[in-house]
Amino acid sequence: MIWQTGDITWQFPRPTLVMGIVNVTPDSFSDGGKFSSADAAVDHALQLAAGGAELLDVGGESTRPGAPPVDEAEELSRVIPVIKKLVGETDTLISVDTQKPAVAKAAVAAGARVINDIAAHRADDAMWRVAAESGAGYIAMHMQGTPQTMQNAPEYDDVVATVEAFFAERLEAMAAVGLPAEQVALDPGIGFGKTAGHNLALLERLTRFTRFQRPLMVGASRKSFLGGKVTERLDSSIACACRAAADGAGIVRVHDVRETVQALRAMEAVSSEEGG
Ligand code: 7PM
Repeated sequence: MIWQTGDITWQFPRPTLVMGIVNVTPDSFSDGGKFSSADAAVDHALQLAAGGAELLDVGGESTRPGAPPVDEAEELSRVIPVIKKLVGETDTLISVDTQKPAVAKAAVAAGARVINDIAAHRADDAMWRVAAESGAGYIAMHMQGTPQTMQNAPEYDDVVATVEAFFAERLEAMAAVGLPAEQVALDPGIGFGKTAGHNLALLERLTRFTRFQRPLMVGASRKSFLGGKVTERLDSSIACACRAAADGAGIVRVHDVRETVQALRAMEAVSSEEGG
């Protein structure tokens, strides 16, 4: 299977692609606003790349449950300078975490090669046209509701079947507007309109989604379903990344890149040994 992201073609299966999280939000929930300025975000991103990140996910809108939306001008002024600086300083692939077509378009023009769209449920196809026209990779994530309301007693008859049907329907709709499946990766959206039980069910049944023959991405890093304090979720985050990778996730989205890469490479070394 291939994943086309601009001029770069990824071949899967391959060692798990680790996406490092680069928050450029002053209220980012786990970095305490430490990396709110462009230069600090760039420094942080370069450290993640040195730690083994092959994708850097630059986001300027907090998707914390209940967080207020950020307007377009503010989001542009947060992410575009960071992407421009990064493009000049690293060859590492850059993705933009945004729900806004205008932000995605400007990010791609600045050198981002992947659009990470947490609002892949929207009726509006403007975002898909940006991906189709630019050839950028596109991550379609499942979310029930909006970040403002999603953790308000989320409910499903069968969360795994719901996400599976969502992927099938979105892939068809994307193809219909001219966005080829080769550009698309699928993400069940851990924590986005899901209880802890829903998140665990999705992780348990992740292999169900391999039937789409698209790279699967999982973002479980530091999320509250892991339990305990946010500062004490490193080990559980790594466990989830490894479990997801073993079950077919080709991409994991994490805060703690160096530690996660080390764990994944150890696991992958086992499965690449010849038997006997
Ligand atoms: C609160 C809750 C704050 C969740 C921040 C988050 C994902 C994502 C995020 C994911 C994709 C975080 C998340 N999570 N994009 N953006 N998949 N595709 O932990 O799971 O950074 S924001």
